[in-house]
Amino acid sequence: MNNWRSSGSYAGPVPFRLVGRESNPEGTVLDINGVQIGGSEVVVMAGPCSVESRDQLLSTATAVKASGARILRGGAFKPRTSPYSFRGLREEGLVLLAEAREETGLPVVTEVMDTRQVEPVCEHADIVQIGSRSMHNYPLLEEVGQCNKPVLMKRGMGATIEELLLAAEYVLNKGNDQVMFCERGIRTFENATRNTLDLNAVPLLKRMSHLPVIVDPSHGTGHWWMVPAMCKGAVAVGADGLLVEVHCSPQEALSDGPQSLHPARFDEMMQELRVVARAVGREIYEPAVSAFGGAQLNVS
Ligand SMILES: [Mn+2]
Repeated sequence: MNNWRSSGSYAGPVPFRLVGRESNPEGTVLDINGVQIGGSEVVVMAGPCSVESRDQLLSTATAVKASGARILRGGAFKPRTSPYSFRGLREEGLVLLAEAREETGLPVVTEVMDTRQVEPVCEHADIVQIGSRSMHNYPLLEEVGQCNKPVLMKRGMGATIEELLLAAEYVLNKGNDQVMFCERGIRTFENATRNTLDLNAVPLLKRMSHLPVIVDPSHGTGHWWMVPAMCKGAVAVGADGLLVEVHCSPQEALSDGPQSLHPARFDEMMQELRVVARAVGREIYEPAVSAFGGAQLNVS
């Protein structure tokens, strides 16, 4: 498998010594406080793009949990294209995420952008996210390679599969073997969508590596109304998990509102996804009591 393609910079196969499928042919299953990623369950991670306030985070966390999400997402440190956009609550956001975990029992995933943030992020989060813009930040990759938290490695928006695999290799090479990949769309000539969600990456990564693969259709499409369809596609092609942006009032979101699902639509999507998951021999967690309060669906 390692010789599927040779690197342009030197002759011979690119070594994926630690992330290559050969080093763990059965596949790696990560355990996040009892939630297994890489097994038969398709794990749904959901929550707001940015942590904006205690109320915003807790109301979203409660809603996504009631619909079957297993992990809460939320950005505290936000990489933004413009320095004048909302850049996150930073340390305060981390504290709110930890509070939301206490309140709901959901493990939390949040992004680390800087080596100086690795310690506080590891202290508060259950999964440390390397964002798309940071996938090539090798000192940061080595720093998270030395922490003992699972890592969600997002594919760079212009990164090849080989570069993504090698970014994970950096983390494993430093001793942290709890890594999962995340396909979040790549930049192409197409501009009707925010990115082009490369679902090819799922079977390709599953074949080449033993690490779990997550798909993020929110950033992959940029449109909330495309998210359910692409989530279904992701489950059908073998994703081990989904990362979905949800906001209680998307129109007022400080970041990524246009791609955020209202909780009622998220709940509807989860029900549809369970059917797809069953069809491909997987399952999606369903809370014992359908706790979702039946909110109105006439939202946009
Ligand atoms: Mn976002």
